[in-house]
Amino acid sequence: MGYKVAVVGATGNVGREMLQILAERNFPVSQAVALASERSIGSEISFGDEDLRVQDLAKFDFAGTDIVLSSAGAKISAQFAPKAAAAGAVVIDNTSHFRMDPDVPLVVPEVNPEAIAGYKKKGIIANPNCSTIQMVVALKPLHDLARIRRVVVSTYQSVSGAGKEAMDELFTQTRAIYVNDPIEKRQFTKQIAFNVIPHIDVFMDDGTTKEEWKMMVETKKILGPSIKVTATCVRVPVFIGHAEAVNVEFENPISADEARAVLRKAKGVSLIDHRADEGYVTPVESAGDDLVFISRLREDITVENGLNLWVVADNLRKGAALNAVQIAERLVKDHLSK
Ligand code: 11C
Repeated sequence: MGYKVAVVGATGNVGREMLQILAERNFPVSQAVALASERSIGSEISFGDEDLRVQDLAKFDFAGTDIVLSSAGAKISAQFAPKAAAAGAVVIDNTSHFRMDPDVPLVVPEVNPEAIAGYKKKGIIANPNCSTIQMVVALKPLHDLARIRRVVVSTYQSVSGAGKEAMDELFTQTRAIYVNDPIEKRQFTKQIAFNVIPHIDVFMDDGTTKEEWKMMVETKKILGPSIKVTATCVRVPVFIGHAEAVNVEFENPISADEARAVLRKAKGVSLIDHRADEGYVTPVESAGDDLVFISRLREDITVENGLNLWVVADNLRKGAALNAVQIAERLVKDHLSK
């Protein structure tokens, strides 16, 4: 017994991870389908021991499909997700398109699993942005303990968040610098090799970028509207793994020791904080891992009830594909029965 699961955007960074994680975690799949745009039709993608032939999303009939995991871009989700839901599938969508829709739950299973029940309204569940997911996993236990008032976050985001071509661009530019070839810019607006770029997604009218806006509004939707978030999102020349320097101000007193105690018990979190050489986690070590790593936890004495922390996770796994599969696992356990 199992579920017919379709992965949309199966050839992309996140789609491939979705298939791999479904297989790794023995998700009860009776049939897996790989869907993508016309140009990928016929290519093959691994799913456990099987090779799936990629099918055309535009022509696929979703009748009989139980669950759709989707990561193919916001415009594509806008078109096909309602059709798939109308055909009876539950769509777990990794794009930004439905996240702020009040009738679509925005879910991180360690944080707000109860919200999954809201899928009944539209048949769609949204997966948050990668930089939001790892931050709220770290913040939730602290919020429960001392109520967060305000968060100031700076991100250090890997190029894989921008797709496979962006990873190629970091590689090609790095090589070009060594061999003295011209630097070509395609995916990024400035040179990314040996540089950092304070610009992810488009600019908003108030001067923030959409990535920064997403961190603000998504955190409020998941943890509660009273939390204030201000973000600066920066692309760094790292292939996989996003890092975040997070400053948190609480309503109630909280010591670093109290924070450590709750984080040690928190689901999905690994506290690695030795205050010594190598006693913290960097993106390179997070790649391929499922946990959100917290290091450099310390009190911020410049505000009342303040803490600083460093939060690192694999943006393709916990920041995207793994979170979507974990939502599917909870959906199956609590709401769908076969
Ligand atoms: C990045 N966070 O690192 C983005 C990728 O809204 O799902 C994911 C964008 C999104 O570029």
